Amino acid sequence: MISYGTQLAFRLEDTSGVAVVRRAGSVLARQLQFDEIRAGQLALIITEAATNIVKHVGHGEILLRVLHQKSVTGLETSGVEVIAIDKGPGITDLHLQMKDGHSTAGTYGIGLGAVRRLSHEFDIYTLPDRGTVIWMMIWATEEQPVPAFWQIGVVCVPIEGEEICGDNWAIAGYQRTLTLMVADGLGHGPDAAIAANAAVALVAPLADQTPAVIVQRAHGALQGTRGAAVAVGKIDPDNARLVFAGVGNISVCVFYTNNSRHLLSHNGIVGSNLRKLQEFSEAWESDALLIAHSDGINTRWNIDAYPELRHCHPGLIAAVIYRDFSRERDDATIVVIRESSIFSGTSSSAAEALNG
Ligand SMILES: [Mn+2]
Repeated sequence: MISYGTQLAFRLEDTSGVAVVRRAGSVLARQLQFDEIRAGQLALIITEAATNIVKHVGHGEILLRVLHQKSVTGLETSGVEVIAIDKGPGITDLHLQMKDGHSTAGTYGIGLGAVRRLSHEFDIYTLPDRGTVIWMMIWATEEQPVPAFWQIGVVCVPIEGEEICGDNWAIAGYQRTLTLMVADGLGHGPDAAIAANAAVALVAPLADQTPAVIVQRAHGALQGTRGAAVAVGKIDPDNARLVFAGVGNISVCVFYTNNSRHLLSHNGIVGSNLRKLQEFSEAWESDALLIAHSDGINTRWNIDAYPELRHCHPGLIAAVIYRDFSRERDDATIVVIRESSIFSGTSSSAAEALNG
């Protein structure tokens, strides 16, 4: 299991933006060899989500990300994750909106129920006057990917106006143990990306090493670059342990059922100034939630201010915090990880609400 990569971010201001993001989706569908039907479904999902934002809210954002995963027959399957983000009035009649065939009066959209049906995976978080985030996953083939032990949510996008993100992240796994890195290259733009990319490139080859060793190796690999803030966490669910090492300004928090822990990074710049490197060990519980983010996200968020959000798909958690707490003047990355509910036995209350 290896996951990494920045997203394509589309800021929507008017209907012309809908066509732009739909075209980008078509390009991805071609690259990933979606068949015609699946490509059409992806286009419908994107169009509906983007049109809803423009029509009912006025502006918002669509994020697209490519995923590769092993399918149940061992073949690699590819998919596109679509996240639709707005700060609009929220959907107050979600049950009604989710009914198949229901579409908002006066529009010719296919409706949220159809979007949900066309997506292989779907989750939604909406609050009155605070907006809506929809997380959707569509795979290239009918063949579903193997259920993953970990659920991962990510937003990793450049500062507005930049094409290249100076933050990056990577996750590599060996069996059930997961290693995560979030790296923020100094400043932003291509030179920042060189530093961040050099750091995250180490995660897969060094996945069997400890977090301190990985940060130390990153320090060597980043010599001659601008340098980066780097945080590495390794979660071993079988031994109920999380080991962590960080240098620079990456914020990492673990939420347990009744409390939470902020994980400490030391000051410094990986690649130029590594004064102190220290590993910390924390408990990991099967229902724990880890949230790591670069300083492009303000640290003032409080997950408990969002009822039920922590039980939603991590993609929604990442997108809601990004929407409400990203700083305008920096690249932003947030990664949210927890064990898949299929394995931990807890069910998504959002799914229950939708089905109920
Ligand atoms: Mn930054």
